Amino acid sequence: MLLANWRLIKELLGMVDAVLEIVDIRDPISTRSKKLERIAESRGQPLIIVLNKADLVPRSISESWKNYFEINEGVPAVYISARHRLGTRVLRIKLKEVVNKLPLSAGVFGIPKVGKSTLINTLKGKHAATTSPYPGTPGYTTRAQVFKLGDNIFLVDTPGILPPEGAGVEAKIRSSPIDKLSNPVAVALELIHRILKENELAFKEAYGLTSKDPGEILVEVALKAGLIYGKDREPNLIEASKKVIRDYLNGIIPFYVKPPQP
Ligand SMILES: Nc1nc2c(ncn2[C@@H]2O[C@H](COP(=O)(O)OP(=O)(O)O)[C@@H](O)[C@H]2O)c(=O)[nH]1
Ligand SMILES: [Mg+2]
Repeated sequence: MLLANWRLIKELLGMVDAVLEIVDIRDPISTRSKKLERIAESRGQPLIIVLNKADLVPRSISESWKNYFEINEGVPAVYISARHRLGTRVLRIKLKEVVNKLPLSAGVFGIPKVGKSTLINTLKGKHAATTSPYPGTPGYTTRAQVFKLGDNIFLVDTPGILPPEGAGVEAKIRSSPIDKLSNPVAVALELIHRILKENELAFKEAYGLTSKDPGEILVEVALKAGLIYGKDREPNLIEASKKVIRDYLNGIIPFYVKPPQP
């Protein structure tokens, strides 16, 4: 299990003007941290929900999630694709809107695998990276790296670990490295079940499989990927399970959740 370090997270919050909470747009509700949001709110610190991986969902779904957060919850939100460098201009504009002073700094927070490193790397590639400390914060760089995002905007990479919330399958697959999962088959079966509920054709689209049964799907994934045990040629369900979980996290299995209807 990942150990949260809320003291470090709070310390990092104290160093920035705004919080960028990165979530996975395929399921923003399961990949947000309400605790982080509550802490930011109690400190009066502006927070933007950054809906990442927008390349994996239709544009209309990105728009409706943004509206869901902005209208239903009153939280500023933008959608981006860190992988494809889309939406970073809108993100900069939104940051200036919510902070209302320049220069400004923002911390990048989020549970594992939502795309924090990808975002930072993308931004590093676009605007020459700088690791100079943000003005007035001595020792800043010992724990947090700072990057420049356009003129007068400093982005802080936060090494603190934000734990996934809840007991759902998203929390399980993000709480430990996939190779360390104690029961990958059970987790994969739960994940497959959940994916099928939103998209019956997900495994057909990803692997050309027609079965609608989670157990059968695992067997077929194993056989198709050549994940078989030695002489008996039995499907290796443990490796197949890890593959499904990894492929899901990498966006290979098409899946997304729609925002709740108001
Ligand atoms: N399709 C897609 N995948 C992404 C995007 N951003 C990150 N990923 C993928 O999501 C996975 C986790 O990303 P990573 O940056 O390591 O997440 P972190 O744990 O929050 O730092 C990796 O496989 C990334 O390639 C994106 O915008 N679109
Ligand atoms: Mg990372």
